[in-house]
Amino acid sequence: MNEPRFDWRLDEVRELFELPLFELLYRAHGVHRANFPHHQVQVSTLLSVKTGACPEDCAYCPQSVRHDTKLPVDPLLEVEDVVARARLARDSGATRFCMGAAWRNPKPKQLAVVAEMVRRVRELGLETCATLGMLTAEQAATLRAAGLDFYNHNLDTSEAFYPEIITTRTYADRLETLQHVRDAGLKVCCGGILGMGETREDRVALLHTLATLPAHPESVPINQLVRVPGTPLEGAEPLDPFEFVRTIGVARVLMPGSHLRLSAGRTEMSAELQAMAFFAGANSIFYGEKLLTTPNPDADGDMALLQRLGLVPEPGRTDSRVDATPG
Ligand code: SAM
Ligand code: DTB
Ligand code: SF4
Repeated sequence: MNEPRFDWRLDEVRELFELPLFELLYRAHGVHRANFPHHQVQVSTLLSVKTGACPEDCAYCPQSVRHDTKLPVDPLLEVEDVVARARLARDSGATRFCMGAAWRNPKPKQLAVVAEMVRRVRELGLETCATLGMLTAEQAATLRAAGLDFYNHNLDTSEAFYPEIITTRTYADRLETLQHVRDAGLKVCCGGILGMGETREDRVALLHTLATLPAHPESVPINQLVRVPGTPLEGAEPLDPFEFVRTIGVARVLMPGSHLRLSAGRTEMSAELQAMAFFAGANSIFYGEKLLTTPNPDADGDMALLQRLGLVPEPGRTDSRVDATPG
């Protein structure tokens, strides 16, 4: 295994994107095999614990209060309801449970409730992940103390394209939250969205920023834009599927030890495209019929797809007591 590099230059990233596709796939798959049991795919389930009416203006997001997407608003769920959903996810084969909230940042009382959700979900033997918006250093430490394993906070796109997509918080704000998360000892889940009308150079810059952070994020979600009616990006031009695969391949070469998640957008991808993405180095998926507010492929179909490809779910935590309560 080669040592991961944190000093990638922009022109090196650009050159990787410019390789003939099969040359890139050959390299990326080699890096993948050298760093992972290459037939394993990590399986995470998402739950929106607070839905809609978000004050931020992210142009892609159905949950922004600024876009008329007819999305029903749901206040913060009860802890017991979240635990019940987590148990179902575990029993259907997920090993990580990710709780998302449509907040700019959590208020103290809200954070206390989410910390309790984390404690309870962890007791089920699941890995825990949360995505709640911006965090202070203290809030990150509180979540860590509650047993949170991962925090998801995406850069979404390049610094140059970012102001076209979000105006209510800056790229620097995002980098600061990522710093707090890492300093608290949480694992970082950070990636972006493709297909928002960005150029290849924006994709180059996004991956370059991710690969030159002080440490590579342990988990890198690569989302394909879900074009939700009522959002400013509803009519975005679809991305060339080979450019999507190429982006995964470049990410695999740049960040050899990171899990790359084939995240939102799989309902619009063929089995063949997903297979190609796994070959290029993707080794994690969101599993279960819903992402946060939009559909995801059904769970049985996904397990069947993994089986057809000879892939197996990655084992989850082995360190903890597991609540064996039936159903
Ligand atoms: N509100 C929190 C925040 O933005 O940090 C957490 C939840 S937010 C929905 C998490 C991520 O979901 C966003 O950063 C974005 O990358 C992704 N996302 C949201 N809407 C999407 C869409 N329509 N298509 C693809 N990804 C999307
Ligand atoms: C991430 O990168 N993708 C997930 C997760 N992190 C929280 C969210 C995808 C959301 C897709 C749109 C929706 O379902 O609302
Ligand atoms: Fe709010 Fe997050 Fe959606 Fe942006 S991505 S509008 S912050 S829920």
